[in-house]
Amino acid sequence: MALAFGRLTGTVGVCIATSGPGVTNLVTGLATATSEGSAVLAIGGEVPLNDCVLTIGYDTIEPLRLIHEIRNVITHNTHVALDVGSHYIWTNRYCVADHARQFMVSNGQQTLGVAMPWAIAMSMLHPNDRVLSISGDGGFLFSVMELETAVREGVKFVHIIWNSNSYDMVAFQEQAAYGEESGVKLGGYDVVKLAESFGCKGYNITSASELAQVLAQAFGSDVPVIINVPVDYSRNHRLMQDVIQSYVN
Ligand SMILES: Cc1ncc(C[n+]2csc(CCOP(=O)(O)OP(=O)(O)O)c2C)c(N)n1
Ligand SMILES: [Mg+2]
Repeated sequence: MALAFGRLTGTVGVCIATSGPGVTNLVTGLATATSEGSAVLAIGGEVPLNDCVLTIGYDTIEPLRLIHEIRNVITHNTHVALDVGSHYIWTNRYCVADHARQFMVSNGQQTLGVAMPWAIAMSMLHPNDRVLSISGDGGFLFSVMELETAVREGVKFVHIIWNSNSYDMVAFQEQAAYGEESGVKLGGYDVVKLAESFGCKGYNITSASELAQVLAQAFGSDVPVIINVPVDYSRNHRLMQDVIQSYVN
């Protein structure tokens, strides 16, 4: 996009990404700009972890309630793939695994978009087991096109989107470091229509009391199921309060 802005306006296009995989995702765009002689300024940032002060809040579902419902459907033979975001800090911390390798996490590079493709692989390897993947509303869009692969290959899994209408893990760290947020809000998308357009099934959760029934139904489906859950991240300060800051910094 920065390349196109620059070329169309006769100026330098500017793009900003977070550190790690955010920056490495710029490579293709920068290689295109270089080979086509377009000036692009790419700024990569570092978001330090710090004491967290979160100011946003939603009249939605509490993370621990959601984890409680998720834990109830995780059997011994359930394989779980986590994406990256506030949802995975909550899940890693409070959703207990039954055995080693039950949960897959990208905890090195922390690459957004891994969960759903990993769920496809898990389903191919374990066609008779339950497969569950979890992402935020932002990370889901990083690999949403793989729903086409999933349906074509006939795999089954349940994917839960913790929907915050934001890149919340970046938002809460910006709040902690700078006292304000920038560039982290996301517009919504219709998860049910999106899922159906690929031949999957979609659900919009509107209250926590629906979760148990929808999850039970979802695991009975013979196509991939995407469940959209509006999440309340207003207690995210709890996530960092017991973390030894000298360790994370
Ligand atoms: C490919 C990639 N780009 C950027 C990042 C930086 N990053 C880490 S978490 C995050 C926000 C994730 O938002 P969302 O998926 O909506 O989850 P939430 O934190 O809102 O639960 C971003 C942008 C990353 N880890 N990977
Ligand atoms: Mg989000």
